[in-house]
Amino acid sequence: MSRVTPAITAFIGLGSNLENPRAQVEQALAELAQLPDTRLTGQSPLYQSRAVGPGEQPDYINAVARIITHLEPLALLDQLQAVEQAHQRVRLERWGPRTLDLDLLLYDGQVIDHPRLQVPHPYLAQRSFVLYPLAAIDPQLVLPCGTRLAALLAQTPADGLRVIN
Ligand code: ROI
Repeated sequence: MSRVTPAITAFIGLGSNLENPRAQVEQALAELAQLPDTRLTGQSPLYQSRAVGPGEQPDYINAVARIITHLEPLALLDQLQAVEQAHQRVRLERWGPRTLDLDLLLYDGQVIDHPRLQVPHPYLAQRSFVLYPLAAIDPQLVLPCGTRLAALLAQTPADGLRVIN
């Protein structure tokens, strides 16, 4: 008998700041809803955010999606990377502008440390453009380390983040 991964709740961060970022993120949300063995069960509003990182680059559009999936973490990562590729992802440099970034933020309550994948996402706790959209979906969320999302939010200024829809 084949073993089936039980239904897992996961959160995906979406970001774009090139080539009509709003359309990139909206399209990517629709594509997440089409992933195999996966249901899209929540999405935050879209946010406009100032770019984090060195140098001048355009503002980002960010959002977070919640899914229920039967995919294992690396299989889910493969699917996310395929969606990025389908958006002809341009990523000129580390920390630089990109057409579409999909980050696996949280996978159930699991901590994953793999050469291809770290969960929770290593910068999750510091980024307003992740924390605020996460809270819009699940304000009660508790991270695998036991930290409450609300506690992180309380110490993270919105820093120009604003809802655009
Ligand atoms: N800055 C913002 N505001 N939003 C992002 O999604 C984002 N993604 C990145 C870096 C370059 C760190 N900056 C970002 O990868």
